Amino acid sequence: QASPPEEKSKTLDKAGVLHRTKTADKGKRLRKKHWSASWTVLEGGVLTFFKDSKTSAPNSLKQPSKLSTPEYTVDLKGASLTWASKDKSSKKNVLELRSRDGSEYLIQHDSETIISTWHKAIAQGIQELSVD
Ligand code: I3S
Repeated sequence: QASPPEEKSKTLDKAGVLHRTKTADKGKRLRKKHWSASWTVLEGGVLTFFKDSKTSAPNSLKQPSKLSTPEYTVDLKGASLTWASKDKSSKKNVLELRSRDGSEYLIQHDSETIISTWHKAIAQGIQELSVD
């Protein structure tokens, strides 16, 4: 199955299942957190959370942007990433990602090793996009 050239030239930085919840939408704080496990893809400076953790996984590795509908896509340009403070969540290993348009997401994984590799990859993505 051949993919168009523009698909091939895109680099898949990272993909895997993470827990995430959206906490603000374009500057408006959301009242309730809804954590869910989500297939997550970091590709071409964009972080995409898919709707679920299972069904889209195998194909997403091959064609991340073409498969099932993404639930949230976060443009890393102008975004910021920090470790979430304790008042944001009682969970361990929680990252807070803020997009330039004022949306916020908490991203979590029980494994410190796994969340650290995501931290590194997302931070690197943000940094690369900040270079003019
Ligand atoms: O900020 P909160 O209200 O402590 O967040 C918790 C709630 O979203 C809770 O949902 P219910 O209110 O439906 O039980 C979640 O189950 C918890 O995981 C949230 O807290 P943590 O600290 O896990 O983010």
